Amino acid sequence: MTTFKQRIFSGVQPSGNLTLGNYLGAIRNWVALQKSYESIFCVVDLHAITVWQDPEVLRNATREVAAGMIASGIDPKECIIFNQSQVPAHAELAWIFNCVARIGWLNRMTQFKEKAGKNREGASSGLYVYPNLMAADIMIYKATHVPVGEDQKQHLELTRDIAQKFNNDYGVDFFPIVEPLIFGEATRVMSLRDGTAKMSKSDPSENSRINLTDDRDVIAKKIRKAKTDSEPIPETLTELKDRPEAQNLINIFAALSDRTALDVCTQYGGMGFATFKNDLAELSASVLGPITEEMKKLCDERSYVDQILKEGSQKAREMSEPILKDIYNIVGFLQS
Ligand code: AQP
Repeated sequence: MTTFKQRIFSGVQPSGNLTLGNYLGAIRNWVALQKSYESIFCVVDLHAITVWQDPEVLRNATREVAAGMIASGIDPKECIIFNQSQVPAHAELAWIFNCVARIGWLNRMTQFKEKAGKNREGASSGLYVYPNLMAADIMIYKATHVPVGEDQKQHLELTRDIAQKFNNDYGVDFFPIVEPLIFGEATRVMSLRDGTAKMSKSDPSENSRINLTDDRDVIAKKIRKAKTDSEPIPETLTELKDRPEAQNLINIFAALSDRTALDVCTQYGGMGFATFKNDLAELSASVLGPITEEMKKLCDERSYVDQILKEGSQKAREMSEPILKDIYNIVGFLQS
């Protein structure tokens, strides 16, 4: 009997260096899932330009993000890895979804509010309709599951609404209703400088994040400087509740060591942060070091990464084109 593998899709923007947040919230989970699902992983360059990117920097970041995925353990023989702009069906379906999604739905998206900040009028319209493109990224492959960090939960709910409305509007049962896969001890890694803000590639403060390109010394320095409070590490999770910086570091420790946050609290409870930070720096360097090294090697072998992206794009085009054709047919576009 042939077993049917369900399909996952997920992506990362090449809008800067990959961070520990991208790794723990997303990429590491992709590695864990890649054998159980038919897997499609995308460097979402169309999303990246919703905020202006220097073209040469964008090209390099696209290769670097792909290298980071492979160095983290994504197997290009098992999975499709490509960059989004090379598969036109994403943008084509996004247009249809622009016509399905309601403005009221987009107005509720917190990521737009956070990224546009006070200057909403000056934000690109691409940033506003970003979630529609994200829905298209997933639906153009009829993916059933999407492994992401906690911050993308709202966008996935919107993806479900769009799929449902499309199915209802056209009286079809065409798009699956996707399930988010959000798991691990660090589903939302916070800034090292502010435990209430997400660790982000584009945060102006370098010390707010650990990059997958950081070496052992840089990691140790950033962790040493990480904001904490003056209380000792607690022994229970309840006592961590209103201590966002402490909670963040404990969660990172737990995720990197494949333990629970409670386990980490039990080990370090009652101690100050100095020893804990030294151990966390050591742990981070030992987990990330081999990835960084492999990533550097891959970035030096540009043609290898380019070839993987080229082959991945080809496969993604072959998969998406017939689905787009069906969608055009449902919508009523005359196809010659
Ligand atoms: N801090 C985080 N904690 C857990 N997961 C995270 N992800 C991102 N940051 C964290 C997850 O990584 C995947 C790729 O994210 P993205 O690069 O497409 O976009 P983003 O969420 O907007 O990430 P950044 O780093 O904050 O990028 P910029 O600064 O360019 O906006 C997603 O699955 C995301 O959940």
